[in-house]
Amino acid sequence: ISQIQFWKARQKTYRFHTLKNSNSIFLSLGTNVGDKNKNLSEGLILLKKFVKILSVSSVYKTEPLLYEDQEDFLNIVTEIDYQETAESLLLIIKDIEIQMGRKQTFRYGPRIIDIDIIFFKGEEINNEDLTIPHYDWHNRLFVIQPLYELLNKPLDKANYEIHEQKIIKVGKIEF
Ligand code: PH2
Ligand code: MG
Ligand code: MG
Repeated sequence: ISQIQFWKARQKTYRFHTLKNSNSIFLSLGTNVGDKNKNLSEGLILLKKFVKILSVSSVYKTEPLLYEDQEDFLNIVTEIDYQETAESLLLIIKDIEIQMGRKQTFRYGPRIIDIDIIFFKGEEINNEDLTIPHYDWHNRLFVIQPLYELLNKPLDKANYEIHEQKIIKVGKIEF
């Protein structure tokens, strides 16, 4: 990770944050069904066939956000290297999610694995399939906290409008 700067601008009523001057790609992985540790490992193993994993955050146990009547999640953030487009990365991710048995349920519902592109080389993409940066990353502690761990930066929560959420570091993961 080189020089990172947060750029903020008002978009409608919420703040839109992105990483500028950064060539980094960050993914968020989440799971709250079945053997969650195994799901994260499997997600990384499958990703590794297509991308280079540069670093992986600690594993965080997190309260469910947005739809609360479900099991706690395990979340991580990983920085990867990938030379093709964000669109082709999305296809790989969707394939992995299906391969791991993810079922379409409902928005924000339980899932074996969810892999979201948070940042992609400072690009801003907004189409039917893809919104980059992730539209809501800056409100979600389960993304921000592991991200800041990888950025090696102190997290000043006052910079964000973060949903109330319990989150605890529970371990490390092999990759
Ligand atoms: N993902 C969601 C909705 N809520 N809550 C937690 N704690 N972790 C998640 O990964 C998560 C969530 C939709 O993508
Ligand atoms: Mg998601
Ligand atoms: Mg997703």
